[in-house]
Amino acid sequence: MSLFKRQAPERATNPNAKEGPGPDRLPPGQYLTRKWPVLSYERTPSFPPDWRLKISGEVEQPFELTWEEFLALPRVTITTDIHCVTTWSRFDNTWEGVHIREILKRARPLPSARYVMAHSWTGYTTNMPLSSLDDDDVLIAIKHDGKDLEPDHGGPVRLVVPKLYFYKSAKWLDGLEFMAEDRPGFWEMRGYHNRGDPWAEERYW
Ligand SMILES: Nc1nc2c(c(=O)[nH]1)N[C@H]1C(S)=C(S)[C@@H](COP(=O)(O)O)O[C@H]1N2
Ligand SMILES: [Mo]
Repeated sequence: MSLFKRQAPERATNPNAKEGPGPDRLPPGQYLTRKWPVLSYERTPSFPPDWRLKISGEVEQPFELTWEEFLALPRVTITTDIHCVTTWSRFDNTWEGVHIREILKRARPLPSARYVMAHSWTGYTTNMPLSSLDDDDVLIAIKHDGKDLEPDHGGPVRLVVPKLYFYKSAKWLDGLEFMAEDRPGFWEMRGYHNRGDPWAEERYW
């Protein structure tokens, strides 16, 4: 049996996560920073002129979007907190981009789709359950606090999955691959927790 088939224990999600600056808004073991650190394994890449967002795998309708097509999708603005596994958190990040459900409703994941691998054009990958991606606060972001996303922070386009440690938010996003079986991504293969819930302190495994 594959290592990834073990069932997840119950999630320890903070019920007050969205409510103001109380102490219980900060997950265990995290400290608050106002700066926004840059954490990249790769050197900051330039934006490939032939970029496509590639939606593939266990979906009824695989598709690719050019940059112009992607920019033509409806936009949302969402304010969320960031929790990095290296223990910094940053509150109140305002993201603008395309809500994940704009993508999901076009792709229509098959019943067999239970996991997703996010791909960066640098080769970085990160995996998560489809149920973590398919959430109200998940988007593919192009702006942060009103400004175009800086290249160091994944500009021009990154994934944002606020309820998980920030390594699940792939910078320089160019693909979402829907999968029947789980597979570890870049940091997950190197010891970062496969699930990465900050409220359960799932840092390493
Ligand atoms: N492509 C790519 N995405 C990535 C990473 C990376 O190294 N490469 N690092 C992850 C980690 S560990 C964190 S904490 C955040 C950091 O994002 P930031 O540099 O914008 O703060 O990006 C995540 N996404
Ligand atoms: Mo991180």
